[in-house]
Amino acid sequence: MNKKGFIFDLDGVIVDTAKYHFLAWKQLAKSIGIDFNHEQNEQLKGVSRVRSLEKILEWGNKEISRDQFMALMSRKNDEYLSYISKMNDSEILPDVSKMLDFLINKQQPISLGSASKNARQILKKVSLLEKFNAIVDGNDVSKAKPDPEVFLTAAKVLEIETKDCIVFEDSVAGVKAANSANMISIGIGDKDVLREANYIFSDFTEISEDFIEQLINK
Ligand code: B16
Ligand code: MG
Repeated sequence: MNKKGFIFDLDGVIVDTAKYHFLAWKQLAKSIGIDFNHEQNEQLKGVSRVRSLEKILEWGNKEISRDQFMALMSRKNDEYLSYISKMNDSEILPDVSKMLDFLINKQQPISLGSASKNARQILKKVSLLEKFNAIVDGNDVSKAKPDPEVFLTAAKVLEIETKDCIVFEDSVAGVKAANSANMISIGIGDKDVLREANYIFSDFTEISEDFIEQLINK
């Protein structure tokens, strides 16, 4: 049987932790007198914690010391983790478990490809950690999406050529990263936002088993 590498982003693809990132950043930004909107928030999706704070500070035209920067990052993460601690498997997005089980049944290698340093903890919380052959997250890479490092590393760990990898992503930065890794990008979310993806679906309920079989047999 043909083997492809299936790489899943975490936040916004497997679980809707994007809303918790938004709430935590919003609260932190407010505490230093900065506000940002949903459109700006799209630019934070898939982007590392450091880069996210740099962007928020740019929007607010604020310069701070390195110590203050580190303190704000840790405050944001504490707030974010307070939401994560209450998560359970009811927060897995529709048909994600079904898709993972389908791929496992078809003996397809599966990796996580997330920018988050909290990825393992979240997957454990929602009882999905065992479904993955590899976990590549923010602790394993030094360059944030749109750099392709996270996906290239996942392909290497799965021992699958990059052209045979398929990436599920909800962020503009992540779709760009998958495209520049020479992989097939599948956008999960808004068609207007993710227009650079090779294929776009609102969520996994829209993706048929036939479509996945075709990708496997290509
Ligand atoms: P953390 P993904 C990304 O995860 C999020 O989309 C992004 O908003 C966040 O800043 C980044 O992880 C870092 O997360 O603060 O938990 O290390 O979408 O690549 O799974
Ligand atoms: Mg994401």
